[in-house]
Amino acid sequence: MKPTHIEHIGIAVKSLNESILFYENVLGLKCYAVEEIKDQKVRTAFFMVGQTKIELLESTDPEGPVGKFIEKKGEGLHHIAFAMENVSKALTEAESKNVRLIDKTPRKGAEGLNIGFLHPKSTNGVLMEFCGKD
Ligand code: CMX
Repeated sequence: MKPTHIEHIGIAVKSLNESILFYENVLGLKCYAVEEIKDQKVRTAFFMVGQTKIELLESTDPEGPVGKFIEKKGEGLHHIAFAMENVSKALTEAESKNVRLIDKTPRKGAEGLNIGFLHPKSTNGVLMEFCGKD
């Protein structure tokens, strides 16, 4: 397995609307999509920087993963997503190398991509996502 690039960086925020203003007015980026992912209990906003995206994450439920994260750690860097040619294969390979998985098989994430998470306790405290079309 080898990631082709960093697909996106996820940042947990309290308010999507307020945080979008920083990325648009200070960094001069354009929010090109806002999407709710019910399964993950988040609303997301996307910005393109080269071939990498910034994904702002606002929780829609205090018991969801981002709600719990903000409650515990406050706003901040939430996860890094690596683009993989085959997410299912990459997850299986990681597991075979004794990495603890959150998702044993891919599920659907933002923009219709297949996604799967590795547990931060297995990855130096950084939540990692594999994502891709296959
Ligand atoms: N980065 C690093 N560490 C994290 C973390 C994160 N984003 N989220 C939780 N943790 C740590 C906690 O600090 C905690 O560590 P300690 O035990 O040392 O205190 C540990 O993981 C367990 O955290 P918890 O608050 O008890 O929460 P849970 O175990 O219930 O869940 C996790 C943690 C990572 C399994 C869960 O957040 C998860 O399944 N995440 C994947 C899904 C997700 O994050 N979805 C939102 C993004 C969706 C998208 O991009 O489309």
